[in-house]
This record gives sequence, structure tokens and C-alpha cells, in this order.
Amino acid sequence: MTTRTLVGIGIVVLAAGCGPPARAGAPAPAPSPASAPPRGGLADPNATSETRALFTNLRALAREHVLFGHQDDLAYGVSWRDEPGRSDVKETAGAYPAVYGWDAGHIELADPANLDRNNFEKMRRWIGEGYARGGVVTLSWHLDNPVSGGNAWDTTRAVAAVLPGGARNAEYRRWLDRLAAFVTSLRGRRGEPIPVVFRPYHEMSGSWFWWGGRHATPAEYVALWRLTVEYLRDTRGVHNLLYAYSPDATGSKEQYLERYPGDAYVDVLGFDDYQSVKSVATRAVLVRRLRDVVELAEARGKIPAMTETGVVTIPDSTWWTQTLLAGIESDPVARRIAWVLVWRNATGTTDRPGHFYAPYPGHPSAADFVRFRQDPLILFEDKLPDLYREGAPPRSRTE
Ligand code: BMA
Repeated sequence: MTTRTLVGIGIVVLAAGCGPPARAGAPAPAPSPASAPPRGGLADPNATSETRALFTNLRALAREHVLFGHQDDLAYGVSWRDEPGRSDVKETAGAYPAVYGWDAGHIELADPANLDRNNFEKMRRWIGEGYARGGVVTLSWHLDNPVSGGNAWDTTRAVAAVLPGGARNAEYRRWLDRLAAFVTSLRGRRGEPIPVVFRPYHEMSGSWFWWGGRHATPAEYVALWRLTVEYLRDTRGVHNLLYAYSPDATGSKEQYLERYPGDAYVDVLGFDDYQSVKSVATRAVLVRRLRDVVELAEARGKIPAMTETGVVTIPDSTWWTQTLLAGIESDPVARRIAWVLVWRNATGTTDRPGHFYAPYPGHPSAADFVRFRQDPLILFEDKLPDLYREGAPPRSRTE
């Protein structure tokens, strides 16, 4: 690819109309139809300034770079758990990921730890650390089934029951109260609420979660989503969230939009895809899905993202550059995805052996992961511009 510096991002931002006006005397930036998103607003018009800045900056940055993310990165790795400062990604590639994925599952029960035994107090600290270094925080929610009390994979019909008039509506509001308390307790050094990309009810195009596929009608799903956003935003006054919609891999734009709650309720158009990344043989499918999401997001002035991906244990030692990166880079639209996040590195001895999606030192794909990080398209945390400053084009924090 051509070398694009972070300074270049500013030019694109100006061209896209998202940055400050050009200085007097400076030549007016030529409008660039390919990179000019329609004016897109946030789902929350009262979002905090850091949250608004994150939205605008991520949307602009997506035109030039792809951020790398990892689930539960600071909490544990393949051979360790809960050791301050550690990260399999950093220890392998030399930098922390740019996006930190976390999961709120069991916050609804007021449990001290989430479904993967991450203590919420510690999660708050890890989130604070990543944010202080300039990283992006995203939070999924594998919440229990509100009807059966089973886990997120218990597909007892439940969506209608949490809607207004349903038997579990009051309880669901209590669950949202607990979620709201957690996300508003996340604070930066100045006491400002930390912006969080909230990604509830993901992979709804499949039928493995109680909120997904054949377990709810599209109308019920949309009602659940809107209830959730309206309760958090309007009733609880939570203003540090960007909302991410992320179906599992879908076959067409129509299918992608089947349960789309509407532009007024969504900030990030994401998708999870563990299938098309398995090998280079399915690159055309990966590219088509990336293109679909980029085009749908840009048409709405939203942020496109690959919210979950990876190949468990990464058996192909050149997967990072030859399959993931080469696939993303192969298409001028596909490469405008804002981030890719790989799933968690479960600890082999105490959690799930052979359940990891990022390398660790000594892993056969470690050298290729370093090459992946060095590609100018890819950003890890150390190369991030200041994503939380509004009214200025993103500039490198290291410049
Ligand atoms: C799944 C697996 C599970 C985990 C869940 C929520 O994909 O990693 O082990 O409990 O995500 O993080």
C-alpha cells in the first residue's frame, strides 16, 4: 500500500467535512466524493464531548487505518491470569491493542464477576488503564435469559417478556439499572465518563442466543433494542455510549438490515465473522461482507467495524498478513473498516484449553503478527491519534 501518515488523516478529515474549517488563506480542500460521508448524527444527541469525539474520529480514521482489537486483553492470556500490565498482544507484538473488548454478562445479576470470571471492579480498572493510554473500549453483553434464568445460550423464548407489558419488563429494567451503574462508573482521570462502544444483542442473525434468529421476530428484536437504548439514554441519562449493531456474518445487505433498529439507535454498524476468515479460499466472501458493512455505514454517516473475528489457535502461521490483512487490503472499500477485534485468549489451565485467537510469545504465528502490526494500514494502541478530542482532526499522540 502507499505510505499514509497520520498527518494524512487530517487531510482526509477536512475533505470529509468532519474537521474544523480550513485556516484562512489555505486552499480549500477539494471535495472528495469517495470519502465524504453524509452527515450522520449520534444515537445520543446528548452524548458527552469525549463520546462525540470518539464517534467522529473513528469514522474519519476508518478511511485510512484499521484498528486492531482483542477481547479481555488485559485480564488474562493463554498462560496467565490477572497480572498487572500483562497482555499477550503486547508481549508478542510490542504494543497493546487499539481496541479493548470486554463483556458485561452477569452484571445484570449483580454478580461480582462476569461470565468469564472477570471481576467487575478489576474490569473497571483495566478499562480505565486502556482508556488512559488512548485505547477504545467496547462492551458486549452475554446476559442471562430473563425468563428461564439460564445463560445467554438458553433459547427459551424471552424477548416479548421483557418488552413493556411483559412479565419480565420490570426485572429487565433493574438489569439495565445495573448495567447503567457500571458504565457510568467508568471514569477517566478528570472524572469524565469513559466512552464505551456498547454492543448488546450481537449475532442476532443466528439462533444461538435467546435474542437471536427464530427466538424473536424482527419486530420484537427491534423493540428490545429501542427499549434498551431509550431506557439507558433517556430514563437513566447515560451519555457515554456509542451503540453497535452486529449481526453474525450475513449473506446480503437485506439480510444484514433485517433487524436493524434504525439510524437513531445505532452508531456502529458491525459484524462478527469467524467463517470467511478461515483461509484465503473464502476471501471473496470476506471482502463482500466488509464492503457491505462499509457501504451501509458510510451511507448513514456511521462507523463500520468487524466487531469479532479470528481463527481459534491460529494454526496458519501467516494468517495475520496473508489471510486477514491481505483480505482487508485487497479491496478499496473493504479496507475502510474501522477496526477488527479478535476474540479472547482463554487461560489454558484454568479456563478453556485451546481457546485463543491472538498469539503469545513463542506461538507459530508470532512473527507474522509482528509483520501485521507493522503494516501502515494497521494501528495498535501506540500509534493512535487522540480519539477523545473533539473539533480537531485526529493527530498522532506520538508526533
Ligand atoms: C464465547 C466463548 C465462551 C465465553 C463467551 C463470552 O465465544 O469464548 O467461552 O464464555 O464467548 O465471552
